[in-house]
Amino acid sequence: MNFAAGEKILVIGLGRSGQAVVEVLRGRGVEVYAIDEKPRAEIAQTIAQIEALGARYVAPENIGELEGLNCAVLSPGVPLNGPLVRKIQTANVAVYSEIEVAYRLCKAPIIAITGTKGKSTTASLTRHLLRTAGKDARVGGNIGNPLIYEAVAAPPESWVVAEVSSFQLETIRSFHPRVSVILNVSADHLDRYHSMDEYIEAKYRIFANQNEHDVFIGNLDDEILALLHRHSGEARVRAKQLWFTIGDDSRHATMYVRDGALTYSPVTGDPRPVQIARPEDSALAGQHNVQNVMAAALAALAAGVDPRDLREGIRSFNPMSHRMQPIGEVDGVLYVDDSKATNPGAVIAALRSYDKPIVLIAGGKPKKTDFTELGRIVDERARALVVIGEAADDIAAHVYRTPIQRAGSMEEAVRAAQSLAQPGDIILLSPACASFDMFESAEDRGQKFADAVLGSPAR
Ligand code: UMA
Ligand code: ADP
Repeated sequence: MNFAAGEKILVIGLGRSGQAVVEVLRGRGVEVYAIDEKPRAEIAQTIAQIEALGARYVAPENIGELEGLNCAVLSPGVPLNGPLVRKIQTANVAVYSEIEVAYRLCKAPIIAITGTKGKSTTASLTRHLLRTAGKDARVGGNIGNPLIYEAVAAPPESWVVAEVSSFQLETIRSFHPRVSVILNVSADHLDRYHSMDEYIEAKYRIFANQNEHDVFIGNLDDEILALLHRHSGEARVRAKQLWFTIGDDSRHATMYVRDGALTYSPVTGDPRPVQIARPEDSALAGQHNVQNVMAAALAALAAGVDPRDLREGIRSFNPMSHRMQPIGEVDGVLYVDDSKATNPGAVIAALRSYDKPIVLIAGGKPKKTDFTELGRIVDERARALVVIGEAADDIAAHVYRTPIQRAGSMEEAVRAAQSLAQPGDIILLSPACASFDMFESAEDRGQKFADAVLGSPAR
């Protein structure tokens, strides 16, 4: 496959990923067909756009009429075991992930970052560290900006930082990042995977094609990844391994915390430890973000950045929107938008990051994750809980001691939280769920929270 003129390719899904694939492949002269399960009327504008590029829309019921396809490119949100993909695979057409196509078209080396949580923060910080150190770097992938755009635009001397999800990794073949990072693995997307093992295996595909010339970076503090470390003698990971920990463990980790500083012990060359920065140098709060900073620092080092050039980049990186983002203080109460906390692990990380009483707003569209641990930490750390959305009852059922109120809209949730909070408290929106039951996206949910707090009209 060259993804070039003379080939006939089907793009499955016409969201951001699919539209980007259509645009890039049409630019390369490929005969492109595109399919999407949404009713035609709902995507009329998108269909017009891709047809203006010379691609042809195929309705799902007409899929059987497509002949002579060289391959299909799958959007991450379309499950492999769904009827559409099954039909295509039955016809013996190979199905590739968008990131596989991006990789094959990319001339620059790739730093691929996955993990249940922290991907966007770490990917953005990695790009920032590379740029601050004077290197050309760009970021794309699950972060929102399709990887394929960055992959085709990057010159060979650039670095492409790819945020990759387990969905995207399911259908890679030769995707081979120079540097791979797994930040953590906690329960998420169990509405798509049959088991945690299946989810973990999808994530581990990130290093499947790496060899001894590459680098793998892993979190020693993560229970599941620690097992990978312990069994690394079995050579599952062929790349050179760099581990990090927030503990003081220079025996097992290349980056660790000693005397209050992130400390790096080079694997080769002069092995003397180098102090990179202090956690308080970073504007990112919480222990989980110390891990994200260490992962990004190791990725930048693997890309050839001098250890002395990292501190400046760590200092100048600001928290991203909707990730534990303070949005204002009203009547002595601090409001924090953590709308991107879409699984229980992220909410637990946020609850552990503050030493003030918290009124938590949580709930949304559930993903078959278990709320037992979340309930325990809420009882330990929260002053009160306001639950919203489809998961409201399930979350509430796991909380035993904390006062709970229910709300039917974000506006109502904020008012309820205000009635429960006292000056000096934090009102934290950190939902543990997807947003699609009540909002367009996690960004929309965060914006509606800010509107309800700051008084702008809710859209
Ligand atoms: N569709 C079908 N059949 C299906 C499912 C979807 O036809 O069974 C169609 C929909 O009708 C829609 C299109 O596919 O028109 C949507 O495709 P998509 O769900 O893959 O969404 P995109 O807009 O292409 O966005 C995708 C990623 N979405 C998912 O993985 C669900 C975006 O990650 C990513 O930013 C974008 O590509 C660019 O790379 C979002 C996400 O939620 C942020 N990711 C998950 C997460 O972070 O937890 C993994
Ligand atoms: P992702 O791209 O993997 O969803 P983000 O960086 O966008 O990760 O952060 C999403 C949410 O997860 C935010 O609420 C953030 O505070 C939380 N988070 C970030 N890093 C971690 C981590 N290492 N462990 C647990 N939660 C995290």
